[in-house]
Amino acid sequence: MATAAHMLTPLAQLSPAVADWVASVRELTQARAIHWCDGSDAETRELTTKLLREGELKPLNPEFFPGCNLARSAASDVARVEHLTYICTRSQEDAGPNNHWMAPDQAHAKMRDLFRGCMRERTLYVIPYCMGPIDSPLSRFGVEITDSPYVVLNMIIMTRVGRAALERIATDGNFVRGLHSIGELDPERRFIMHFPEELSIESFGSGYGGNALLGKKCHALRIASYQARTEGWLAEHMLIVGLQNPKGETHYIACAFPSACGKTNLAMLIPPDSLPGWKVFTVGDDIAWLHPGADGRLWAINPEAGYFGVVPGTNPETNRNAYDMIRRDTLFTNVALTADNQPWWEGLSTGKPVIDWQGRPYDPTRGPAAHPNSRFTVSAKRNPSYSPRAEDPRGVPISAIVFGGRRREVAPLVYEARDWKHGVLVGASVASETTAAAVGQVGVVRRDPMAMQPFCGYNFADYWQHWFNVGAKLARPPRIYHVNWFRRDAQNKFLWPGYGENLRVLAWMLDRCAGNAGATDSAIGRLPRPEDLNTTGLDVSADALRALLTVDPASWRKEVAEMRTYLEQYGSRLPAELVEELKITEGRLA
Ligand code: OXD
Ligand code: MN
Repeated sequence: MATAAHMLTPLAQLSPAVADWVASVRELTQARAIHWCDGSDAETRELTTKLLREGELKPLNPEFFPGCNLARSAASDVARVEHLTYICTRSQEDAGPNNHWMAPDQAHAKMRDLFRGCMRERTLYVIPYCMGPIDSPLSRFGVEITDSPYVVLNMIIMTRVGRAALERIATDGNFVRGLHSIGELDPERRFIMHFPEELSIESFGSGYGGNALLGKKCHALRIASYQARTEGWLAEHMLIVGLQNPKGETHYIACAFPSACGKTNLAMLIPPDSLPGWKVFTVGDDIAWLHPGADGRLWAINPEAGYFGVVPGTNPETNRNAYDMIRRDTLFTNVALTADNQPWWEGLSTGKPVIDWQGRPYDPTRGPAAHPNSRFTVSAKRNPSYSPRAEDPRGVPISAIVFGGRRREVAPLVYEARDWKHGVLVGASVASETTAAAVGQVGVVRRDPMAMQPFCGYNFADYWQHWFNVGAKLARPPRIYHVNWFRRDAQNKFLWPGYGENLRVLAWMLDRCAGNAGATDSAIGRLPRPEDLNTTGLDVSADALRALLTVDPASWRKEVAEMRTYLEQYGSRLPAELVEELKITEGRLA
């Protein structure tokens, strides 16, 4: 007797628009075979077995890391490549000074040359995916075509892959087309092109997460930010976390920090013993889609279904939840190995590396054992602090937005914007030291407005205007804050312990939202006085706390002057409201 499964329309026939596109890509790439992904566990098992057989994956010690495997990338393919990432709008002005730009015709021609015949010996995988809870009106859909089974395995963890997504694409008719090939992994033949006006992405020559898992940065941030502007919402580089206070009330906050600045750690924070009664629930660790709700509040969903997190530094003290979460069913990329085949990374206090991330005997003179941007890919459902609201199709209401950067000096531990408009300036002023998440020098301060410098799919000037427009629609806007967990003293030691202790700062914000906490005004915004923070059991000296909560007018005058120079490159497109806010801050500092 035929079962219901046998009666289902084959995936390849569900959407003629997708099928036509797949056929044209096959013709271009000359792929040997086509595989339509259904996102099932059986598919993950089959692909994993294939990659293990071919030596592309290494199994990890099954006693301590059941279901975990290691992938090693090409040594020159370990991070995002911002210098090879383009926004291809018809007008260069629309991409803005914040993006590399290429004319769409020129970019398509260049990419066609690269893709022509590139899959001759390869299988073409079709990945229909949903970004966001499958039944949410706030979710959006895409199809990635790739020749990398490693990308398929990652996409199955990071997004909702399969029939349900393709059915929605077939009925809605709308999807983002993402074409990807690892090519020859040649850095000289590598481009990540975005065509926001066409809702399409073309990526060639890299297998690294941010360049190759097209649902993530390329779709959920660059294309989605553009789409969000036309539709009246925001696509942001933000974690979303629920904080339950000892009274049992849960409030959600969304925090934008640049790559590798602790979003995953904050999203999974474990309250210190000295703050009893608090609980933390993770909704997302990297991307938030924020929509003005009918109630005048801002509502957020996490478009992703998994975490693609930085491994080094993860240990039971820094992030117990992540440490526990990645002990099973996790795909590691570019970590080192111990003698008994366990993954190893810098910051792990146990075990020692014998094989480095490139598979060579470990030699400390060659640098770290694990690559500083080595990653774990794991389902969000494995997170012990996974929020029961994470799959809520309505999303969660946001009480506070927090911007932050990695700054040795200048930026205090925390300050509060006066209102939404001032908050837009605070977000636009974010600067941070660069990290290993992108190719290039590490530790240099660069401007990274809203932590979106690498991810905004259009001109920042228009983006800030859009932030003002969204704010104007909110009768009950979230309060806006700026934090810096990374202040150092003259001896270069961190002044603030970070990790779980960050909850003290978040608790102050929530108390401010409820009208229950004090603050003192400064030229740049409102700061807690030391007595406004709960410091019970906190191991920070009074001097350090004072330094953390001080605004030095001279360094801020310099900071704001740099900000003005930076903003001026946006010329007449700069929103008048932003210029006005800048003048107010300059006036207060004068
Ligand atoms: C990431 C990044 O991988 O921001 O999330 O680079
Ligand atoms: Mn990120």
